[in-house]
Amino acid sequence: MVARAADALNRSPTTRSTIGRPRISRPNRTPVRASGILKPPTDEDHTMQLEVLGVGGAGCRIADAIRAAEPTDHSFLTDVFAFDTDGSSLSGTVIPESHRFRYGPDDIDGGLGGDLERGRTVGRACADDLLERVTRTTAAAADAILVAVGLGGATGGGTVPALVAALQQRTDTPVYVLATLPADREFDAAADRARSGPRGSAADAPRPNAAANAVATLERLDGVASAIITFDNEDWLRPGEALRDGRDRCNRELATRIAAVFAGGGDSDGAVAQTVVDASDIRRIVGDQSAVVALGYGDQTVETNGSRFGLGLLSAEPDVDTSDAVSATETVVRKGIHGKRSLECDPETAERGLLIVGGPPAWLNRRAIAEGRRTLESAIGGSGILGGDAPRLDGDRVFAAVVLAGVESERIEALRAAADRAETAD
Ligand SMILES: Nc1nc2c(ncn2[C@@H]2O[C@H](COP(=O)(O)OP(=O)(O)OP(=O)(O)O)[C@@H](O)[C@H]2O)c(=O)[nH]1
Ligand SMILES: [Mg+2]
Repeated sequence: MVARAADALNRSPTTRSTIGRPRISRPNRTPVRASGILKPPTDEDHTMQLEVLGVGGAGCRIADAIRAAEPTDHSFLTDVFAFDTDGSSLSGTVIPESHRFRYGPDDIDGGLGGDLERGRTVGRACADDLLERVTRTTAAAADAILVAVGLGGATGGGTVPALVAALQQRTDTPVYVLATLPADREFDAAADRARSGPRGSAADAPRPNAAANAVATLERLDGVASAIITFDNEDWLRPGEALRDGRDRCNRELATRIAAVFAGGGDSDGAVAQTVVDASDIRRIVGDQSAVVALGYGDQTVETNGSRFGLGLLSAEPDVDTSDAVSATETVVRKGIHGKRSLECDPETAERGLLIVGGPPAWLNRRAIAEGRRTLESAIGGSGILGGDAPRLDGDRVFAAVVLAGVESERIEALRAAADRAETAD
């Protein structure tokens, strides 16, 4: 028996579209509470399918990391593309050549070195061409498009607003932007312990424009991106660590969170979620008004009997003590709501929230998950909450993924202040 996270609604069926397909009307996006109504699975209960476009150095590496994080028993990606003006950075990704494109004039083959004005000119000139390549190469329909970019540079920051605007014109599929925020050490010499620290030789080239570029790009994305999922490098790099040294770890952390949210509900090789979170639920929570979104995550390794029970041998499912299952869920939900987020913010400022609890089916305790949803509901200021579960037959951990949408963050204000200071100093 399956409950849909948004069963209480007279909702439109999940719409799947792909770039180039005819426009379809957007469903009503009023957020709703999850209901406990049970309903048998229907054709609509499919795993969400996400198309990922990485743009610029960070965007392409993050797209790579998301591909690597796709659970083997739970595919959720259609096509993953990498676009960069920098050919050598592009060839550092493992995205297949058919999905990798260098673009822009030949004289900028090494990237744009943070010159955002030039990046915007190149981006505007190339957006339609990139879109054309996506349309031509895309193999399968997607429920949402995720455009990954590092705010602070010129290639990604210059291209993504134009590319997202072009995508929004072409399709009714929501276009989410996944954006990293720059770390202070990139643009603030006083904060640049990375260069005086023990790994001085591996320090990055400074990006004096990073804060100003990030703020300018965020402003251009406002009203264009369906939602902006944020990841703050400042919080995730270790003290004294150069971006180059820490970026792969950061990208793995980010990709784990993206996979936990977007590979969420649906069935996993035969195991069906009790409450499915699908593409339209995510859409209801993050909205279509460029809300700033922060992701929370918690996990805990649990005992499994080591064998998969997808062979029809359901009796091989290990016995899990109810109190152990409840306690694992409580722990991961607490970490997901109150632990370190992709962007530091007060959950109280969130307008809407989503909780997905996943793991080996024997560890998913329905009552504890419902309790987790109530905990999230009381933690956020707004009132739109959805929740669901995500069985993972191959998994050895219980996890909670938390989406906080419409948050306010002091970090974005701090970047704005740094950008203003840099402008005054010029
Ligand atoms: N999390 C993460 N952030 C990164 C990574 N690489 C770069 N960044 C961040 O992204 C910002 C932009 O860097 P890039 O993506 O390299 O810039 P670009 O879009 O290629 O633009 P140009 O090189 O200036 O043409 C930087 O200021 C960093 O804050 C990465 O691999 N992971
Ligand atoms: Mg670059």
